[in-house]
Amino acid sequence: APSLKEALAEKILAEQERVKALKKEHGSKILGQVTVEQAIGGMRGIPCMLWETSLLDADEGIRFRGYTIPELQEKLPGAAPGGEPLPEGLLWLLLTGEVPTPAQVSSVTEELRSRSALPNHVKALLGSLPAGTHPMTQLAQAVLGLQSGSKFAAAYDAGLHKSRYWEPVLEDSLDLIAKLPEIAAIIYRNAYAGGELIAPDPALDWAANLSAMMGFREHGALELMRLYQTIHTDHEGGNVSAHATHLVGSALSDPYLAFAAGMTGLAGPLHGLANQEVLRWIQHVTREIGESPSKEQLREFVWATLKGGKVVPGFGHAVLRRTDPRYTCQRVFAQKHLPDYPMFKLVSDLYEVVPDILTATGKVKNPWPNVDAHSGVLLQYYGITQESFYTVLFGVSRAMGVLAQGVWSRALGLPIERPKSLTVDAMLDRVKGQ
Ligand code: AMX
Repeated sequence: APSLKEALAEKILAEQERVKALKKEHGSKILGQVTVEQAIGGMRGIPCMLWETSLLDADEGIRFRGYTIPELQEKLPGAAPGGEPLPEGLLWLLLTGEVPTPAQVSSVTEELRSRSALPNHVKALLGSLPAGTHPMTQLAQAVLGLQSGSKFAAAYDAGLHKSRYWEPVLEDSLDLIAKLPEIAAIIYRNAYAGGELIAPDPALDWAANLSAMMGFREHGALELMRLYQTIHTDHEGGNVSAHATHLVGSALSDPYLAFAAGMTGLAGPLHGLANQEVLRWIQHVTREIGESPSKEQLREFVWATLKGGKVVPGFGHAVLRRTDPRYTCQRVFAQKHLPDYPMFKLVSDLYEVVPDILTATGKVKNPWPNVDAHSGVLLQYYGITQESFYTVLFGVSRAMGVLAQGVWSRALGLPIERPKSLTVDAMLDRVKGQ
C-alpha cells in the first residue's frame, strides 16, 4: 500500500495539469468584481485565492475535500467502530483528496509518532517564559523555536529545484503536526499543573495522546478531543489563520514561520480566541444571574453586552449565514454525552435567545452561533476548565488544514501573494464618472 507521501505524489501531477489548463483556457475570465465597499470592508466575499483542502458554503457550512462533517463522522475510521473520527484520517483526506482505509490512518498515526520527539531547547524555551504568558503566545514561540530544524529552509539554502519544494514542505508539516500535541500539553501542564509533565503514551492515537499528556484520559475526553481536533482543522482559505499562513508561506518562508503567523492571527478575539471569550462571557453570566437564568434574564444580559459596545462572542460569521455545522456536531456530542450538564442547558438557551436579538440590531449579517459558541462547555465538562488555553487546542487542529494546503501551494507552484492596495484618493480617482 502506498505511504501518505506516495499517495500524495500520485495526485500532484494530475492536479498540476488541471491548474495549468484552468489558467491557460480560462485565465482571463471573471470570478467576481471588487467594489469600494469590499476593499474597505476587509475584502469580504472577493474570490481571489486558490485553496484546495476545503470549501465553505454560506448556508451549508464547511466541506472538507467535498465531505460534510456528518459524512466524515460516518466515513473516517475512529478509534473504535462508531466512534468519533481520528484526525489522522482527515489529514490523509486533506492531503490526498481520498478517504483513507483504517490501515492508512494507522500508518499516519505511526508516521506522526515517529516524528513527535520535541527538542530539549523547545522544552527549555517554554519553561523559561514568565508565568502568565498567554498560552497562544507560548504556542507561537514554541513553533518558532522549532524553526531551526526546518528541512525546507535547509533544502532551499542548498539550492533545491522548485519543482521539488513540496517534498521538504511536507516533511516540515508532518514534523510540526507531530510535535504540536506535546507542545500544547507542556504549555498546559506548565501553566496549570505546576510543570509536572506527562510522557506521551505510544499506545494512543495523536489526539488522544494530546488529551492524555494534558492529564485527561477518560473515554469521553478522548472522544471529544478526536472530534474537536477533526472539526477545527480547516475552514477554507480566507479566515485570518489560514490566510496568514498562506500569505507568509507564499514568500517561501518555511512551514514553521508561516504557521507561527497563522497562530498569532488565531490569537485574536474576533477569530480563534473567541472560544476563550465565550467561556468568560458565560462565566460572567452565571456570576451575575446564576447557573440557571431565565430566558428573559439572558435577553437582558445580551442586550447589555451589545449596549456596552462589545460583541456577543461565539455568534456571527464573515461567510456563514446559518448555524455552523461545527456547532451542531458539538451540540449532538453534548446531547449524547452530557445532556443534563447545566452549562450545556445555558448554551442551548443562548441558541434560542441570541439570534433574535442580533437580528433585531439590524446590522449583524449572521445571527447564528459559530464553532466557538460550544467548544468551551464541552471542555469544561471533562475538567479542562482553563479557558485561556482553549485557543491552543484550536491551533493544534488548524495546523492540519493550513499545512496540508501549504504542501499543495508549493506543489502547484503558487506565486508570492501580492494584492493591490489603494489610497482614498486613488479610490476616488478610480470611481470618478461611474
Ligand atoms: N455580536 C455583536 N455584534 C456583532 C456580532 C456579534 N456576535 N457579529 C457581528 N456584529 C456586528 C459587527 O461588529 C458589525 O458592527 P459595526 O458595523 O458596528 O462594525 C456588524 O455586526 C456587521 O458585521 P458582520 O458583517 O455581520 O460581521 P463581520 O463579517 O464583519 O465579522 C465576526 C464576523 C465573526 C468577526 C463577527 O460576527 C463577530 O465579531 N463575532 C463575535 C466574535 C466571534 O465569535 N468570532 C469567532 C468567529 C469564528 C472563528 O473565527 N473562530
